[in-house]
Amino acid sequence: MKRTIGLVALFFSITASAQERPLQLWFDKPAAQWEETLPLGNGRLGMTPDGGVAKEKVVLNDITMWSGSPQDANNYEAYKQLPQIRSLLSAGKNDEAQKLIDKSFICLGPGSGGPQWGCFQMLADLNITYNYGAEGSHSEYRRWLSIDSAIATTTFTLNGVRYTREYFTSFGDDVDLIRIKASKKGAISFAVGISRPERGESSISGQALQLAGQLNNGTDGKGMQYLTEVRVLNTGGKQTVRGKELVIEGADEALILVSTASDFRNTNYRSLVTKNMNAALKKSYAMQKQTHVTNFRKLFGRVAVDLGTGPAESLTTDKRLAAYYKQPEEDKSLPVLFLQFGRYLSISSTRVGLLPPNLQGLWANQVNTPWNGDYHLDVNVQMNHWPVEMSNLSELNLPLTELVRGLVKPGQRTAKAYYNADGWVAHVITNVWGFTEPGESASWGVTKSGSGWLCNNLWEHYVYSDDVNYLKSIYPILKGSALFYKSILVKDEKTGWLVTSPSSSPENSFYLPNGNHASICVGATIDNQIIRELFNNVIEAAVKLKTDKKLVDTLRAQLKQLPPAGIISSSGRIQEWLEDYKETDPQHRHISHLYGLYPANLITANGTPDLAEAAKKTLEVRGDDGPSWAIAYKQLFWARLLDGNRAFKLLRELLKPTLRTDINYGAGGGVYPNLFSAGPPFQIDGNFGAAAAIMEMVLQSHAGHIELLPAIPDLWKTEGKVKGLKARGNITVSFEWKNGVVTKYTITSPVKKQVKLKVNGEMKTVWTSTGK
Ligand code: FUC
Repeated sequence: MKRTIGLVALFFSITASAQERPLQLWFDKPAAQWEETLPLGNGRLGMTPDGGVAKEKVVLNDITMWSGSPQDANNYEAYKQLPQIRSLLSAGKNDEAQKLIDKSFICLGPGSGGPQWGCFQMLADLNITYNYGAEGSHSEYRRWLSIDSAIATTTFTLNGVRYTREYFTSFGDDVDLIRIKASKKGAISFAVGISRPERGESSISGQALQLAGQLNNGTDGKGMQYLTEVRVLNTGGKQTVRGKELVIEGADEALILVSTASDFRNTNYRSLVTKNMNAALKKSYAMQKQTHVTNFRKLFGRVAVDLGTGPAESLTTDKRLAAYYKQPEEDKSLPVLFLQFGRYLSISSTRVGLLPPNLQGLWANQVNTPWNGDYHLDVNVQMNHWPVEMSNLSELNLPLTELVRGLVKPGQRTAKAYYNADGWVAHVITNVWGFTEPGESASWGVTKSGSGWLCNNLWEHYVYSDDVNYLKSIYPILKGSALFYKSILVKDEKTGWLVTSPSSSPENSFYLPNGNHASICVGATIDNQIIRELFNNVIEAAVKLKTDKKLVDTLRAQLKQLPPAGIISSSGRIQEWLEDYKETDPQHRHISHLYGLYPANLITANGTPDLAEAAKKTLEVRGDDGPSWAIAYKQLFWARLLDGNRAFKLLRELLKPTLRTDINYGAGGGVYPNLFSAGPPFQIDGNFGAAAAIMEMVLQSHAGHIELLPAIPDLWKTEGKVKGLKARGNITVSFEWKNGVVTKYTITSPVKKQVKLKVNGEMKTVWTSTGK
């Protein structure tokens, strides 16, 4: 394999003139492992081609590919144990309370460890075997993903012929497309097959290759059904069938089309497969591509960011990552690429009317996806949505709203079963089947801030969009969540505060005076913060919607009795628990007790300086490492603490290259060559968390005013431009700066309004323009 420098230069001069900075991931060789492949997605379908020369594997995804089924795992006797659990906790016997919870206060059955829970799975592998006639080695290899057009390309020369493949998951006809071209007529020959490690039968039906199957529902084995159809259109040459493969010989050009659907909320899925395929077959490739790019850009094109350039930006993406930690000044556009890649992943992994991005967005290359590829409610799914509002992709929050709406009914049953309480609750994990019960172990499973935390995401969509109709539609959800917490709060004997009991601080544990470990406690700080925030939001909503006067009074009264937003410990940190326990793992990945700092605004740098100082100490002790999502969260915290250089340090930590895929709970996060964030394994929350954090470094609006460049690192000061970011209140913000000084800004909103704006250290009151 050889590399042609001339071609590299040509490639970059073309792309650089087409857009200010090349928004591309690129490589000079095929992917050797899945985490090097280029992810494509249209919110329902996903595709990750490896760009192999002789053999190519393209992993296919469909966001609805879920095994499992709805279940009722509530222990309806559990609430009877509450008095006992609570009195053990009051007596300081947390370890005994935890044992009792394990016995009678968790879900029935195996929970997330059982087949009924289900798993988000890969759809299939598309296996393409190319035939070049004669043996030969390829040269001038290149593959790239243009994230501003959502198209991947592989190109190389072999036996004097230039081959070019283009791939996209169409935002037009909702099919996957791979177009293969060659510089010489008749040079394209290949065979394409489709397979799945289990539960997938391939067959030939007329000119189509099909894969069909049924996933395990965990009861009678008859779960979700799906159908995938592959067709090839060839220009020139001939097409035949060999076994269960479509074979193309001597074509000038070929187009592979994949149409797929499952019966998830759609009994007519087979006709959807045919409908999408037929629509795509009728359109020219050029037309399909144009519709795809136009539709994609309607979302992607809303934001542009420029932080400058640097010589390392011409390196392949893996080499850029390798160079970045040591010399970030050589590659000022990498953070912009990472931010825009985060936006690209949002657009690619969810769509209005379908599912929110799961732990891996919608990409999985196995049947047994780590952690079932489900939804974790103690930071992960929430983080997946943190960038969408600011990055002007507000509608991509709606699939989460619908998932949460679906949790209300089952959550009411769970609230009754475990707490004999009003309202609804979801604990720490859920799936597409509406699971709300505690998880299967007391050590992490009874965290009950999941539902309250989800309400923060819903609330933020309202605050950013200013959409009162949306507020009306979510009010019953927020109210139901508040009713739950309102009815379970109990008075802590020592402090007199109203607290949750039992409780836990997500996945963390502490030492008891007797030396034992426990996770179960009374009034974990995150619960106190979430309840405080939720009650405030419900009050604000009820007042706005002129409803529930009595509830407002009750919540106001309870608010006065909640613990404060943060308690400062003897070591000067924010206390994670109501008691100043010593944590078993001081560098634990979860930093739940800083929830009040982000995503909430209970702790702010200028509004609550003492708590902000304590938050800094908390972060110092937690350290800067962890799985990627934890690093991204710390980057966000430091941005909110207005320390741009420290936030930037975290970004550098996050952008450290890795190829590790083993499950990690401690230090060792980073990113893969394809910029997917690594727990490890691949977990998309780090991508989204860091995208949100990069934006929080240049713009904030949580503290009652809009602030430009609140936490900008020295390296980004030279000059920069931001266009189209969103601030709370449906406000669009664009600005430019030089040497850390804002030189130009525009603030627009659909309706003219007055806002407080902090720019270049000065607080002003300004009118927005309507941007017409
Ligand atoms: C939470 C985290 C883990 C991992 C998992 C998917 O439980 O504590 O680190 O991210 O979700």
